Amino acid sequence: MIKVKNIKNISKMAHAVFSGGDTLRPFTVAVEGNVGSGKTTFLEHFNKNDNVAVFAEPIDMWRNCDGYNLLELMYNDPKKWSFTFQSYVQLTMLRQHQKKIKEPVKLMERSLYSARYCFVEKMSRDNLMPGASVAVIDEWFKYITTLDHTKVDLFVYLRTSPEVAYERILKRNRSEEKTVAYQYIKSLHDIHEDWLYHKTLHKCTAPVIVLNADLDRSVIEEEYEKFEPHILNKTALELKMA
Ligand code: TTP
Ligand code: MG
Repeated sequence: MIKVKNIKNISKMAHAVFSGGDTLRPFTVAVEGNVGSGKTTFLEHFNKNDNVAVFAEPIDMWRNCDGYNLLELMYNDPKKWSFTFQSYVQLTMLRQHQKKIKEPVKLMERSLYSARYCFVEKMSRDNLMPGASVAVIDEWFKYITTLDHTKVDLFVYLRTSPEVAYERILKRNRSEEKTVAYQYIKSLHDIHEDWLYHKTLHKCTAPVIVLNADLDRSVIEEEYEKFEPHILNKTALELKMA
């Protein structure tokens, strides 16, 4: 089942992107969802399309910042490294948002917004990041989200049950994620839900398409295809080609 919220506004927003204001900004879609929800698989599906520039999450940079594996440091000693890690995530995400492309649609795995609204949120709730550190991240966040090319026009929320996401994480067995517990994934799930589904947490700055990402890989491609016209923003493409 696919659920859409505010879909009527999407074509209006697409028109704004290409016909006024920040004219050269591509229609920007951020793919969000819990760890293990299938964001990378989703991106791979759209990689074949000539009108779309796909940006996978910069996880390799998080694993090697001048030789330091910040992702691993964070999981091994979250109290010590959460702030360092999230500072770097914020920088690398900003770079993804600002990368210039020639295609009219930019599809990103995550965004500045989920880094702040889901992960920093979780670390703050768990007292892994003290208030003063959250305040510094927030000051940067508030400033950089006023910069050009940091806006998102559409969120695609790959909605999973925490059980399915957790099973996938166990199965893929990423070395840094050995210590991830089910309870962590359940709490991150609740935070994603409150942000993108119930819209009770933080600001949701763009329409949200909700996909049932519990579906098996063999079936989910069909689900993606049903939503392709909205995700690829056919209205914007038509305007651009007119
Ligand atoms: P995800 O960004 O959820 O990416 P993924 O590849 O695990 O998701 P999918 O299976 O849907 O493709 O998480 C990547 C890892 O980075 C994960 O261990 C969580 C961690 N992370 C943080 O700790 N803080 C952050 O701000 C982000 C974006 C990720
Ligand atoms: Mg991924």
